[in-house]
Amino acid sequence: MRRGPFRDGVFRSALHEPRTAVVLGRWLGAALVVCFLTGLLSHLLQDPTGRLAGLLPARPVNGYRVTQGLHVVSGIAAVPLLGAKLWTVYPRLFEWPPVRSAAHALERLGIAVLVAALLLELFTGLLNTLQWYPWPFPFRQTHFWVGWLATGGLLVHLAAKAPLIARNWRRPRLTVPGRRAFLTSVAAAVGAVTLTTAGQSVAWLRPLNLLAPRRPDLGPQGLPVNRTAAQAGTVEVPAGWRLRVDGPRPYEIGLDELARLPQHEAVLPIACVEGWSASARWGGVRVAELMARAGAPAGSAVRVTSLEEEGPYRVMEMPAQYVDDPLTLLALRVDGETLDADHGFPARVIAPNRPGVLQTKWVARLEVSR
Ligand SMILES: Nc1nc2c(c(=O)[nH]1)N[C@H]1C(S)=C(S)[C@@H](COP(=O)(O)O)O[C@H]1N2
Ligand SMILES: [Mo]
Repeated sequence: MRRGPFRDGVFRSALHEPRTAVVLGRWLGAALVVCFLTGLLSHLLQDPTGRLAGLLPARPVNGYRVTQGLHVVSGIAAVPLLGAKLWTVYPRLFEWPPVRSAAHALERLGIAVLVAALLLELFTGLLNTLQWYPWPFPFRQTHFWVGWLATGGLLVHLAAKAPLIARNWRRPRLTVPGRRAFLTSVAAAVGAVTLTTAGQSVAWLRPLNLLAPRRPDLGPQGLPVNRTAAQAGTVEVPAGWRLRVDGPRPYEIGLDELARLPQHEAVLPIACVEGWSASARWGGVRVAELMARAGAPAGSAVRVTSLEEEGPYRVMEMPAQYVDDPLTLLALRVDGETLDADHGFPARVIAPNRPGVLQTKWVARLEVSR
């Protein structure tokens, strides 16, 4: 019966032991907690019609940039940590007898769910940073629910292992040879993958940005583009484009007239959910002012529609706290230049503390929605 890896003594490394697993578990746990909380926030922000969306503040302006940067950084750091942790404990996969009791069977099942959920979560997240979606299911919902599955699995796992964790929490007097070197290499691997990818959102790490899929300073007008005008089919902006603003007193307004309204500037980032972010100086008209001209009362939410004919970001809901914020603009310029077609010419929305997906380009219409 007991063949191959099921035999006694096949795993000879001294590092397949609980203290190493506990140390790695702490690091991995910290990365996962940061990743889960920042992910939860991102999910809430991307559902502006949800019940909690109205409670999220429009400040600090760089809030989402920081939390989503942390989400991607902690997720990437979790990859080598999970690898090292699984290597440390994988001999347990072949433990004998495979099942000792009902409780033991349940615990092993829980670990199977936990490991599968974590692998799927990190895999889908990593491919998302590459803007690659080679699966038929919707990314955001799947990533969200698998995140909960992993969290549940982790809590069960921590409860089941609590006595073992407690016994190995403190550094033992006698150390296992090689443990320090192993943990140091894992820490070095985490540092390397983090430092070579964080430059996609952290400006001073840009020179080290070797592995990230994005350089946040490359693209028209020094900003990256996720969906170009050609991809969105909005290259041909209708001649005589006029913005439609719907409210109690609806009106239409052309580019010349928009340029004659009071102009404002705001330094705000595009913080893409995929992990890159970049700041720019935007210029244009306050959304609050455009809505007030249509007779919208303060505190109104606004629906923004793009010229794009289809696409998941064609229609965007903007809760009142962003509409009323003086930094929220219908931008006509970036860094003093007319918007490039890829950045949303003739007009795009830019608001503080929101995910990039909600910074709608090629705006056709604003309307009071609530
Ligand atoms: N209409 C429309 N607006 C859009 C998108 C889109 O696909 N269609 N993409 C969004 C995403 S995912 C991001 S990150 C930002 C990118 O803005 P940029 O191309 O100006 O850098 O625009 C957002 N606005
Ligand atoms: Mo994005």
